[in-house]
This record gives sequence, C-alpha cells and structure tokens, in this order.
Amino acid sequence: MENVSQSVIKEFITKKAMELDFVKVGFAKCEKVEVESEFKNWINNSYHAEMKWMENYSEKRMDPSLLLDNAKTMVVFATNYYNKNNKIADEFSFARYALGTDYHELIKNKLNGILNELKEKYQINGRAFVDTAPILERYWAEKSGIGWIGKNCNLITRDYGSFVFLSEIIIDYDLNPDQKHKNFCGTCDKCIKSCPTDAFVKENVLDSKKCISYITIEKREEFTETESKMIGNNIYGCDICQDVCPWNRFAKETQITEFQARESIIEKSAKDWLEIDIETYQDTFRKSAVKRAKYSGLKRNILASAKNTKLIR
Ligand code: B12
Ligand code: SF4
Ligand code: SF4
Repeated sequence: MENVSQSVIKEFITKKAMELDFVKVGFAKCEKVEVESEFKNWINNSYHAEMKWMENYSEKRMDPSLLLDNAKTMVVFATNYYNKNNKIADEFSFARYALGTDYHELIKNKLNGILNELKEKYQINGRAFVDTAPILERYWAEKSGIGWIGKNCNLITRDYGSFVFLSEIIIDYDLNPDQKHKNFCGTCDKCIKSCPTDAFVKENVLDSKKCISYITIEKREEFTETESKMIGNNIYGCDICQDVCPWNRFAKETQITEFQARESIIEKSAKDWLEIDIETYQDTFRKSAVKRAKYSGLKRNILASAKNTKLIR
C-alpha cells in the first residue's frame, strides 16, 4: 500500500463504523496493559467466583498483541443498546442488554465487514473480538478515548452513558493513538451506595460472588438461602448501579431494531413468567443472550424473585 496516510485509514474505519450503527470508535497502540497487578489481585482474591475461564489465557489478556501476528493497533467500538423500559410485568426487572437479540454474532459480523474492506482496499489484516476473548475491553475502551471506567466498573461515554456494548478489532497497521479518556465521576459515589448487595469491595473493584448479575447469569447450581434473597426482583442480570448513574441521563433509546426490547419479553405477565415452560422459553429467547442461563437457571431466578416480591410464598 502506498501514499495512504494514517488519517485516511482512521477516517475510513470511523465512517464505516458510523454507517454500521456504532456510536463511538477509538484507537490505541496494541501493547501490554498497565493494570496487570489490579487484574491479578482480582483473580487472587477470587472475585471472579466460579468463572474459572477468567483465569485462562492470562498472557494474552495482559498483552493482546499476542492475539494477532504483527499486531499494531487496537480499535475499540461502542454500540448503544439502551432500552428505556426494563420493568417486565411490573414485578420483575431484566437487564436491558438482554431484552433484544444476542449481540455477539451481530456485532462480530459488522466488524468482519470492516476487516474485509480494510484487507481489500488497504491490505490491512486483523481479527475481530466481542466480549468472549481474553481482552480487558473496558480498559481498552478507556485507553482509546471512548469513555472512562466509572466507580461501578462500567465504561461510561459522555454522549450515551454506559448502556453500550464494547467490541474491538486488532490490526497489523500502525495508527495514531487517541488520548486516554478523562474520568468524570468526580466525588459522586451513587453507584457504590446503591448496590443492594454491597458487591463493590471498593471503587472499581467488584466481588462477583455478591453481584446479582453474576448470581442470576453465571451461577450454575441452585441458590443458597442468602443468594435467593440477594437477587431481589431481578430475574436476569442487574442494571441498578447504572440506573443511578447521573451520566445515564444522556442515554438514548437504541436505533438498532435487534436490540430493542422483544414484545414477547416485556408483554408477559407475572403469571406467564411463573408458568413459563421449556417451549415458551425457547420461543421467547431464540437468538438471545438469555440462553446463557439455560431454562433451569431462568426458572430458578423467577422463583426466587417471586418469593422476594411476595408473589408466591
Ligand atoms: C467477567 C465479566 C463480568 C463479571 C465480572 C464483572 C466485572 N466487573 O469484572 C460479571 C458476571 C459480574 C459481569 C457483570 C456485568 N457485565 Co460483564 N463482562 C465480563 C467480561 C467477560 C470480563 C470483564 C473482566 O475482565 N473483569 C475483570 C476485572 C478485574 O476487570 P475490569 O472490571 O475491566 O477492571 C479493570 C479496570 O477497572 C482496572 N482497575 C482496577 N482497579 C482499578 C482502580 C482504578 C482507580 C482504576 C482507574 C482502574 C482500575 O483494572 C481492571 C483490570 O484491567 C467483559 C468482557 C471483556 N472481555 O472484557 C464483560 C463486560 C464487562 N460486561 C458487560 C456488561 C454489560 C455487564 C453488566 C452490565 C450486565 C448486566 N446488566 O447484568 C454487569 C455489570 C456489573 C458491573 N458493575 O461490573 C459489558 C460492559 C460494557 C460497559 N459499558 O462497560 C462487557 C464489556 C461486555 C461487552 N462486550 O460489552 N460481567
Ligand atoms: S450489577 Fe447490581 S449487584 Fe452487581 S454491582 Fe451493580 S448494582 Fe450491585
Ligand atoms: S454513579 Fe457516580 S461514581 Fe458511579 S459511575 Fe456514575 S458518575 Fe461514577
């Protein structure tokens, strides 16, 4: 490739991303992370609970340049998934990110589209990642200037708040890095104070064992008595530490139809949820991230929530 400046490639990627409904793009040098000790402490304190997979590929997580030959640049993308209404059947709460279609494949296809054009037009090679790779996505989003890591651990953007998915491409081409984002939490600590289970060990550090999101999505076995009570009325995931964040006043309803709340989810009554059978579960959650909790997991969550809200004894 000759005579193509870095800014042309950056502009090309950014323009493509906007056409594909991403709301933010940022660029960082792909190299070792600067938070190795924070991450290792998190694992050593077992704050990852039973998510044993968080212990794997440590070398790559600490240095994502090992994920691609001749890796040079980490490009980070944010996708707005905000849905205003997450009160289902009035009695229960559901994490907004799971009200629509599973984001993994949808976003990866878009990133692969960008990569194909980069290869064709500029002979640039790369790999796309969404959520599941050993990449500290929030760290890279902050470093590439998309937003900052709030005290609630979430990546917050100034224009859209924190209800954004993160994803990346790593490419074998040097591009000017953007500046790390400034932190705008200030003296606020609403998220820390509002967490119903006291899951924050301190600012920026979450003990997954106490987090409703972990308990309702990742935990495989039956609940202990304490866990049953901890989940309150949250039947899948938890948005509380984001709902209280003042920056989420800037959240805007997503324009991506696939991420809008499915009617089959928001229109079910409390009775429908309590009586949900495996066929209805499969119909309602076809191509949905909720499949991660499996039918038995969701049913377990519904029963515990229904007891907490006194719908059943
Ligand atoms: C494991 C995981 C979880 C676990 C653990 C969460 C956690 N806080 O780590 C559980 C199951 C609990 C979880 C819950 C949720 N998750 Co999750 N999860 C992940 C996953 C797969 C890995 C995260 C990770 O590496 N954690 C390890 C910790 C140590 O890393 P970290 O939180 O990023 O912390 C770093 C920084 O905070 C920094 N740091 C540490 N200490 C300090 C101190 C200071 C002062 C500073 C500045 C920095 C700093 O160093 C740490 C290591 O780099 C990512 C995808 C990915 N590959 O990154 C999605 C991801 C983080 N999850 C996501 C979502 C949407 C959620 C939920 C909102 C879902 C829900 N509604 O129920 C909740 C939010 C809970 C919360 N408050 O964090 C999104 C977040 C998008 C965003 N805007 O931030 C991600 C990025 C997935 C995606 N591709 O979009 N998740
Ligand atoms: S997701 Fe819910 S339980 Fe987890 S830290 Fe935030 S408020 Fe607490
Ligand atoms: S609630 Fe306050 S402290 Fe927490 S993430 Fe939002 S701005 Fe930061």
